[in-house]
Amino acid sequence: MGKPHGSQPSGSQPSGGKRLREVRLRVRLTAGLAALVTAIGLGALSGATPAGAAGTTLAGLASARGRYFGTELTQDLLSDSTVTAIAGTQFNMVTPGNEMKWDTTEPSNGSYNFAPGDAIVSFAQQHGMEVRGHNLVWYSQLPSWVSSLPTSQVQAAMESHITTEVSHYKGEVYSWDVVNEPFNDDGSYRADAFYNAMGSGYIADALRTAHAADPNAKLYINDYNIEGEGAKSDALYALVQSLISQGVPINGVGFESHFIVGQVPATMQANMRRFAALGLDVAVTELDDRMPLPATSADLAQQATDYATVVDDCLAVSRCVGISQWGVGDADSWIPGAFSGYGAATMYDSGYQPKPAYNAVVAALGGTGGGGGTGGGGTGGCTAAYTETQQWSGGFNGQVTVTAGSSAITSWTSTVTMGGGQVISASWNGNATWNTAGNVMTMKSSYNGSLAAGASTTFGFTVQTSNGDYAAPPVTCTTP
Ligand code: G2I
Repeated sequence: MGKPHGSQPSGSQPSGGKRLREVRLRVRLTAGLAALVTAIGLGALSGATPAGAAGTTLAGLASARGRYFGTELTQDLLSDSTVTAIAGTQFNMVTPGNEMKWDTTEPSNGSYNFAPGDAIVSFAQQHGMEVRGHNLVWYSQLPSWVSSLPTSQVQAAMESHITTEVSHYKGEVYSWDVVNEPFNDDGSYRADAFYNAMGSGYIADALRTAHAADPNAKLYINDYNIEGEGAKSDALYALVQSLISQGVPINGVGFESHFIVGQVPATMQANMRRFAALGLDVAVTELDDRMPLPATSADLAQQATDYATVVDDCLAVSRCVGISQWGVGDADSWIPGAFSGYGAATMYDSGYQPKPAYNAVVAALGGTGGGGGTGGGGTGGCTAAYTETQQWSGGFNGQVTVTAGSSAITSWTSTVTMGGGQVISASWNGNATWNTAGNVMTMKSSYNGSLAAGASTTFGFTVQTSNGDYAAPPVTCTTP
């Protein structure tokens, strides 16, 4: 009876929102009864925090908010057990740092090498993680044979590169950064080998070619300095608007988000929202936040604020599917090598201990902090994950997937904590009670309490929002 996640990561939005189920509207508790229920013990729920600290991971907490939390990983780190222990438990999405780029996968014309990328995919699969394919068409890490081709041969080379690589990884990657960093900072097109040969039309051609090779992969354009509103982000917005109007297959925009402490753009949320309003997914794809070395406690505190801001921005935009950090920790970050005198840009320090930014992200995701524990999210014998299934002006439907842990369960209790301007007006597939304000719901299993180990069921609910807050709620699951 349970609806498993299938091959999509928990952060993805359901395609049609059409998973209709028996809907049983429930009458809200009267104020008096609600007060009584509150008095006998539900009061603690209004400040409820999910997932005991010991079982908290970024992936588990993000998943409870309908998002993924990813990391970049390179092949050399796969033999470092400190790195793999963190990567494999804290994160549920992997982006290969270099292993799927053109200079690795097709170093000479027509001769392919997928071994490094395969190693990353295999690590991901062994650890229940999904993969962001990165990347297919980029001016950098492009072998010189491509840039030296006569312009008349670039299109064919690009198409066969895309077709061969996407076909190789068909069904194994969640998304592709099909075109990477196509713009200059002033919003003009970067005059790289592809643009020089084909004009801006290379972008549509690349997307169509990738879609033909793997129709199920989500296709992205990824860039930096587009996180806030500005000339570059406006240029990308105009491009994707035009691609959509031409029916070009594009599913998302990646906001790299290589920040400097204290400089997360104030317009990031609004900017993500305008792209999402075009019907696209948005994702934070390469998050880091650098500071001058040696790091000061003031900068580390600012970094914690910055990371939490990015998480808050993503949670506030329903089409923001997830956040990936670029690197697992400061020790493997690209920053010191690229920006002399700068570093400390990730959530883990040079000894892979969690930094204030880690705890700030845990708190922003609705967890309780406590510093880098491992293991699945949730307490007791079940976990809960949230997905929005439908949205309209003034409201939305949410769905929670309850999954049993490593042993069978016979009943479960899940909490859903909406914001102050949100009221849960209906629910289905469980026995619900609400707090007085109507924004915190406790859902107990009904006919769907018995779940085999690892099996799932879902319940749903409708939220009315009075202040334009469509943010995803933290959800929890416990067994008696
Ligand atoms: O530059 C940071 C990122 C910006 N967005 C696109 C990403 O793909 C990019 O990643 C970085 C990698 O993290 C680095 O590891 O891309 C760099 C190259 O543009 C990568 O650095 C290169 C070094 O520059 C080379 O010297 C080295 O041979 O990594 C290569 C492979 O280790």
